[in-house]
Amino acid sequence: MSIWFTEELHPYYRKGIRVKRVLADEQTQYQHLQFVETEFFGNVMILDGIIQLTERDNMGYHEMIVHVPMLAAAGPKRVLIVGGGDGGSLQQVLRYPSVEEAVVCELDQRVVDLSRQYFSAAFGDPWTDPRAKLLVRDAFGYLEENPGQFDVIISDTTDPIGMAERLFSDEFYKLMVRALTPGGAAATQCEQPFFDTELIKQIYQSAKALTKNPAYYYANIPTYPGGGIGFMYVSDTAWTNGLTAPYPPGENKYINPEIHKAAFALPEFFRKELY
Ligand code: SPD
Repeated sequence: MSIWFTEELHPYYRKGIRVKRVLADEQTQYQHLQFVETEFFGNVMILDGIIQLTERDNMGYHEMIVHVPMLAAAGPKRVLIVGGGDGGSLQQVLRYPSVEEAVVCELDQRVVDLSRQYFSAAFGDPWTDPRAKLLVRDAFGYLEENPGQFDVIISDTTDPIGMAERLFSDEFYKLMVRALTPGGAAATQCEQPFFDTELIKQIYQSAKALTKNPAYYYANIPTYPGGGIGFMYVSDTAWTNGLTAPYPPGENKYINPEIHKAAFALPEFFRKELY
């Protein structure tokens, strides 16, 4: 028997993965949370019907959203992860010996609890690191209370639907940039050039009004719509600063110096739209 999970984030596009068995299926206070074991992608987390990460291809997402700003910011000490309750970004942040504190502001405790159970093979248990601090709360208020506090901020969010829509607003970008230390860098989950062109353009305009060197970059992740996802780099410090910085201890599975540089090269139709 074969069970297919089909995702329809956009009404004009579907993709499917073959599921071996359902590991967890619950309605939390905030969302429909599912974990499934799949034939090819290992364990997968699905929120409100949308694939968030898989054991097999999450490295493109987590390594790129984390290392691009971390390397550019040079020796970051305090890091904030907005969302990121699955622990994948946290695991990458904690590879840096310079990091003294990594705060994760995640709304849904169940995402953390079940990810610890089903992604332990992929991420170990980064929450036991004494530098990791979990805050189960909305990030907006926390950003408001913490101006100038973080060398790096990573906005590791779901898609802009429901409560998460605010995390793609001009208001959020203002608060995020305000929470950075001088020269600090942020990277945000910033969707798909084909499907979300207008949203990305709006966000780029916000980032450009707030910082000197914003830029959009992209990673290949087969289980996301269109086979990949982009990120907005937001900083006064140029992303190219990170190109010569040493990688932290531990193994990279996706990023290398060539990928790091090439990720900022955009297809012509999109480069024209954006820049
Ligand atoms: N369309 C799916 C976008 C998912 C982005 N969030 C991923 C969370 C991984 N930590």
